[in-house]
Parts: sequence; C-alpha cells; structure tokens
Amino acid sequence: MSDCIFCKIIAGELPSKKVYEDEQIVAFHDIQPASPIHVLIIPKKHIASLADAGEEDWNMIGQIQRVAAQIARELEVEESGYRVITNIGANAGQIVHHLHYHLMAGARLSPLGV
Ligand code: D5M
Repeated sequence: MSDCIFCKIIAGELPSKKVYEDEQIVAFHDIQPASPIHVLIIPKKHIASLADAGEEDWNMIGQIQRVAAQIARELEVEESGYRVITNIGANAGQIVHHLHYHLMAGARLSPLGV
C-alpha cells in the first residue's frame, strides 16, 4: 500500500527504531509512546486490521504472539508484566490501518475499558 505509514517503514522509506525483524514480521518503538516501553509488532504483509486477516494469515499472526513474548523477555519486562493489544476499527481507536500489536510495559497500565 503506497500511502501506508507502516508499509513505508517496512520498505525503509521512513525511519524506525527496530527491535526485531524476520521474513514476515517487524517490530519497532512507537513514535508516540503511551507507556515507558511501547513497541509495535506488525506483519510485513499489508493487512488493514485483524478483521481483514485471511485463512493464510493466522499462522503468521500466531507468530506475532511469539515475537511479543520474545521481545518482552529481551526488554526484561516479563516478570513485571506487560500488555499486548490490537485495535480494530473506529470504536477501538485504530488510527493506522495496517495490522499492529502494541506491546506496552514499564509501568502499571490503566485498566482496559471506556
Ligand atoms: O495506533 C497507531 C500507533 O502507531 C500509535 O501509537 C502511533 C504509532 N505510530 C504512528 N506513526 C508511527 C511511526 N512513523 N513510527 C512509529 N510509530 C508510529 P492505533 O492502534 O492505530 O491507534
């Protein structure tokens, strides 16, 4: 997608502070951190949100969970705790329409809700 910010990061056309990359997945620090540690984990394939994932994507999406746990271990927040979430659509506040998982840690996070 030519106008997608995250596709541009994947293509190296926009800078990012990468913490992980493999053939299918990349992770980098969020530019507007909402917690002391705030990393985004995304597929290289452009998928607008979890609601747009196809049968062929579920294995890779499962790998995103594995990558989240690995990054949490590397950033040494496994013991203190962390959150992994994905926003889908307007009510969830999704701004960037390229599937991404927020890994948030480093402080006591506020409860989920309205
Ligand atoms: O979250 C989208 C997230 O993407 C939000 O926390 C800011 C982040 N963002 C936006 N542009 C960039 C760049 N260029 N680098 C890193 N992080 C970025 P959402 O779930 O869509 O509300």
